[in-house]
Amino acid sequence: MPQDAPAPGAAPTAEQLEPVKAAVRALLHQPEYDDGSAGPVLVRLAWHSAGTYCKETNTGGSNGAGMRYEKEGGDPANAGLQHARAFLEPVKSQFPFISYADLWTLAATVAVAEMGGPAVPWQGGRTDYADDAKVPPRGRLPDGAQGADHLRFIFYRMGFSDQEIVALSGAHNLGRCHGDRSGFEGKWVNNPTRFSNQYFKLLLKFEGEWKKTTLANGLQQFVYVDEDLAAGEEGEGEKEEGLMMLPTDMSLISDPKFRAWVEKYAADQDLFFRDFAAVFAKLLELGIQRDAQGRVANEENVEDGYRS
Ligand code: CCH
Repeated sequence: MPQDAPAPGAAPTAEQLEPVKAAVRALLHQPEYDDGSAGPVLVRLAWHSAGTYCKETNTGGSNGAGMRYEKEGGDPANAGLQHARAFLEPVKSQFPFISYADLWTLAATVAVAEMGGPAVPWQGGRTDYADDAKVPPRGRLPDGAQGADHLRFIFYRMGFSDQEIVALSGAHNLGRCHGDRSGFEGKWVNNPTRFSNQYFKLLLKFEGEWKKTTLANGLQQFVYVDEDLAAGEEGEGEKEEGLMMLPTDMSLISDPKFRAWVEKYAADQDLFFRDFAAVFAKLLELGIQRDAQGRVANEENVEDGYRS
């Protein structure tokens, strides 16, 4: 078993990471879970670990793996991500040298690539907080029930542009909403374990046909059900469950500045893949300061002031 660990304080080398990535690849196929893959929820884990970043105060971000603590892990916005963390626990046991913060972010890049998406540049060296003192406050992640102003408020705080907001949102090609997690229900695209630009295409294709519905819990979302397909398949196996969009997703086509990018990404998958790779890499690096060797500043090697 390869247990070649990096020198103390150093980021793992590419060679040391290979078996870690292979172990992540090996756990992606989960026939009993959701649509058969751990990939989507791993991508969401990395995003929520990083999406707490605030550029004004230089707090939050993927360094530290604060979601291990109730203060962050128990944020209702993170409901369901315990499944993603549990999927990765055997990999952490097998390769104790990799920090949780590195493993969660690395696993998302492996998942994106395995699901047919682009290679996302990734650098290691994150460390895990020793306690919850530096865990950011709750409430920094977006609320799907809101609109374009809210998206800008949340993502400008992290330092993203309108174009980057739209590119990042393309991750909703993957996975689904769960009633017992966010309260929303359903998937955005028909094949939610294949990374593509389908989400942007469907936003535009069914424009005018997305129907606003109110769920039993009072939340509103938009749904599209292909009536013919649904009727035709009744009685013979699975019924078409329809597709959904969150109010925040719909704001990407009602806001003209966002919409210009939705149209570009719907028309050009290569452009979307390039932009997604760049912006997802940027997300995973938020708040991380590196020296010339790529070493991450942390409590041990930086004087007071870092992340204070
Ligand atoms: Fe998301 N997302 N997301 N999302 N998300 C949900 C699921 C996924 C919002 C709300 C939700 C990003 C941006 C936003 C994924 C990746 C990204 C769910 C359902 C909600 C609600 C959760 C549940 O019930 O399980 C909102 C609002 C925003 C605002 O922009 C960004 C950015 C990314 C990544 C780059 C992925 C993947 C999922 C599927 C998770 C799964 O378990 O299948």
